[in-house]
Formats: sequence, structure tokens, C-alpha cells
Amino acid sequence: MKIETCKGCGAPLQTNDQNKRGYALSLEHDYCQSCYKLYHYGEANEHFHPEDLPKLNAHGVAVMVSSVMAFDMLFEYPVYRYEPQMTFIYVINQMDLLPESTNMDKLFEHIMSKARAMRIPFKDIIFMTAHNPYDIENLKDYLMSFNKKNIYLIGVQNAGKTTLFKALTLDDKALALNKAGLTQEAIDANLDENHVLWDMPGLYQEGYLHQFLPYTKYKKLLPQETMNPRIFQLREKQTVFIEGLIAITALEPMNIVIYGSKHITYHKTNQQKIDDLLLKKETMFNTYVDHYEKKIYKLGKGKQQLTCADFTFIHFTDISKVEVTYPKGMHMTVTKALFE
Ligand SMILES: Nc1nc2c(ncn2[C@@H]2O[C@H](COP(=O)(O)OP(=O)(O)OP(=O)(O)O)[C@@H](O)[C@H]2O)c(=O)[nH]1
Ligand SMILES: [Mg+2]
Repeated sequence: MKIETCKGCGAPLQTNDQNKRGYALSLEHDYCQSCYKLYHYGEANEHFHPEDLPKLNAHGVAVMVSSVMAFDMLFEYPVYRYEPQMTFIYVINQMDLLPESTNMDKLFEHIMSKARAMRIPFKDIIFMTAHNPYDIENLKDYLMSFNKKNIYLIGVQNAGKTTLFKALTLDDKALALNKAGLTQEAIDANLDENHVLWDMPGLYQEGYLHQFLPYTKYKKLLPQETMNPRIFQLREKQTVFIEGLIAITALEPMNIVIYGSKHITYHKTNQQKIDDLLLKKETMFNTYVDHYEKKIYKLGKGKQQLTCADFTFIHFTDISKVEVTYPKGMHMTVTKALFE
């Protein structure tokens, strides 16, 4: 007997236990109850993180999907080590989030040198926007040119795997929303008579916004369209508060540029007010983080980028010393700026 699965998260449908995955009032429904609520009312349950990737066919193609917001984590999941026979393609998605002025040649060179340094066995690296039909057509032709049946979309949560799956297979029931961990079980569909495309559950990334905030809050803060740059000139001990979540304090005068969603609110203040503002964060900013940590970053020569989880990129132009206060455990990295 064929097991019916939810067309949103992929979990097998069941009518017995409301507290378990895949619960629906009827096995005839397209979605389980939690995907139905998410889709129609934007309400999300606490999410569950699949621990392991479902088994892959070693003769398949692994399409490693990454968002531009996770550039710092590109190549970090070494699927190639335990499936060395597979063909690896890297798709860098959500390119539309970067400013139009981004120098693509420089970006490509940066990524290629990282791939070489890490000895990544890749066949191709593709920059694209899943919402762009032209990019989808090209990707589809390219994937169908492989003489391998199984093609897997793999990557961290919210990278855009289901968005690609929907567009490539013309499946309008699959759910692609910025709720992290939406796809729970592998979902497959034919690309053509010789190829099967697999949308895999996202790999869990520690320290991203979904770990600190409820879905109703973080969905507004994740960038959806080209990120707005906000320029701040800071005097010594001046602070910019980003949405009551991250405080950047200049330890010497500096200019910084913050890239993120247009829904982010900024608040300029002074270093000595940070602790007081964190106590009032719920009334002032409507955020609910309990514990914060502080770190001093000394940024070197050339334009440097502080990546704050999947939330913002902060660019520093000069050699700078800053104190950053952020939710305890948030993923923060410093790299060379990815664009000018
Ligand atoms: N701006 C932009 N947003 C995108 C693009 N691709 C996907 N998104 C958005 O990113 C969010 C996550 O997309 P999904 O396709 O659900 O991500 P996923 O990788 O399947 O996530 P999980 O199922 O949680 O692993 C959605 O809000 C999409 O609309 C893109 O190319 N550009
Ligand atoms: Mg998905």
C-alpha cells in the first residue's frame, strides 16, 4: 500500500497522534496539520531538526545549495568525504540579495580560491537566483545533461532547495517558505524520463536567527530582496543597535555599512546604555533573547566583513576595533568583504 505523505514537509501522513509529525484529520489531505497552518495562517510549531541526511545513491549528482547569506559556511558540510563517488555541483543561490554593484569576477575568484585551498572536488559552481525563470531553465538543461539518474538538492535550512525543486519540477504544492527546517523528509519528482530530483531536508546550522526568535519574528528579519545598505559614522564609544539583537560599539571613530532586510530597525546610542537597553529589549524592540555575549574584534587592513548569522553583513573600511554584543551562541565570522 502506498504511504501518503504531506506535500509540504514530506512526512508520512497519520491520523492517530496529534503530537507526532504528519498528523492530519484525513489521509486524503495534501498537507499535515502543521504545514496547513503554516501555509494558510503563517503559524509555525516548534521545529524538529532531522539529524541525518537520508541515504544517497553514490552514483548520483549532489547539488550543494547555499544562500549568499551563508557564504562563510560554503563548503563546510563535507558530504564529498562520505560520498566520494558522487558528482558535486555547488549552487550559490539568492544572488538577488547582493547589491547590483557586486563585482562578480572578484566574488568568483574569491570562491574559487577557497575551493582550491579546501580541495573541494566540484564539477561546477553556479551563481543564481531561484526566483529567476531564466536561471531555472539553464539549471534544468544543465542537470538533465548528466548521465545519472538521481539528483539531490542538499544544503542548510532556508538555502532555497524547495524553491528550486518547485521551479524545476513545476510542483505547486511543495512548500518553500523562510521557516527553517520546513522540509522534513526527502521528496522526489521526475525531472524527465531519465532523471529524478530529490528535495532533501535542510542541514541544521547552529547559531542562526531561528535558534533565537520565533518564526513570526525572524521571518521579517531575514532578507527577502536586495539588501539595503545603511551607513553609520560612529565616534568613539558610540553604538548602533541592530533590531535590539546586536550592538556594534566603535572603540575608535569609524564608518560602517550594514546590509540587511529593509525591516530592520536601527538605534544609535552610547556604549554605557547597552545593558540598560538590553533589559528593555522586549518593550523597545519586541525581541526575546535571554543571554548575550560580548566580543572585541580587531579588523585588519582592506575591507572586512562581519557576518552575523543569516541576518546581516557589516562592512568595515578601515583598520578598526569594535565591541560586538550579540545573542549568546549566534554564529559570527570575520572574512574579507565579499563585495565592495
Ligand atoms: N530573494 C530570494 N529568496 C529566495 C531565493 N530562493 C529561495 N528564497 C527564499 O528563501 C526561503 C527559503 O526557501 P526554501 O526553498 O523553503 O528553503 P529550503 O532550502 O527548502 O529550506 P528547508 O526546507 O528548511 O531546508 C523562502 O522564503 C524563499 O522564498 C532566491 O533566489 N532569492
Ligand atoms: Mg525545503
